Amino acid sequence: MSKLVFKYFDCYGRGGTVKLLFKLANVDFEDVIVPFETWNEDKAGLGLPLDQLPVLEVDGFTLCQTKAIERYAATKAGLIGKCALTDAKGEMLLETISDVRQKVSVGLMGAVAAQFPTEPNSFKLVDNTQENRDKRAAVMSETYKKMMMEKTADFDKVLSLIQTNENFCVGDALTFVDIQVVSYYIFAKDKHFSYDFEKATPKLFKTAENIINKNPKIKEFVDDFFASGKPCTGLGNMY
Ligand SMILES: N[C@@H](CCC(=O)N[C@@H](CS)C(=O)NCC(=O)O)C(=O)O
Repeated sequence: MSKLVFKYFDCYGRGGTVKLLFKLANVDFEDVIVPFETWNEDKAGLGLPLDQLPVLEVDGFTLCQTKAIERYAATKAGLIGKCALTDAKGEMLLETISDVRQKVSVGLMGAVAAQFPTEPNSFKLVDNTQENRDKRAAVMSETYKKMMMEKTADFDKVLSLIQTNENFCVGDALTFVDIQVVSYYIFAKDKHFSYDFEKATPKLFKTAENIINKNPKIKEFVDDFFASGKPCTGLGNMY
């Protein structure tokens, strides 16, 4: 098998979970960082099935779609596929988080649409100066904090249904959902997308801290990411 090649932007975004899973699986991969600045010129030469990132090249085949890549990496790490019921319980929490993210994302777009016009079918600003990008990012950030505090209560509700051990979301060993929760924890401290995670859902917050603090490899990954100062998204840089 040839060395895996992972391509993504220089932020946590949709690539962070995959990188953490590969670290846990001891999988060596080539980490190709695509600069935000030259994305429009570079993308045609990157061999992307849908003109989007991330992608993972596996033995000459290019996987796209984050969920597909994450599940591939989670399988390599032995964190899914052992027990159908455990996986399904984990999915309950992941889908609940995904529902809220979708609603919040629609709300965020609505909050900035009138004030910050974009190019057709794009998130790119018509006035794409750094000053205007920063202004939109600030409005989004405030709206995000407010919406997350109002809409995330279901996370603890679902966690109460599936959790039996405070060190894991489900069961008595690390699973894929725990890794997603670690990524969620990282996002909740982002410059643009931070909010009071602990106050909004104390049970999930405590679980995330337990997962991180009781697994040295995960702790190292999280500490390294925070120390890098990288953002979670391209908001303000790329967009
Ligand atoms: N459904 C895709 C969406 C991928 C996606 O939206 N990627 C963004 C970065 S997070 C991208 O490539 N944006 C650049 C562009 O669309 O020009 C997935 O989950 O992988």
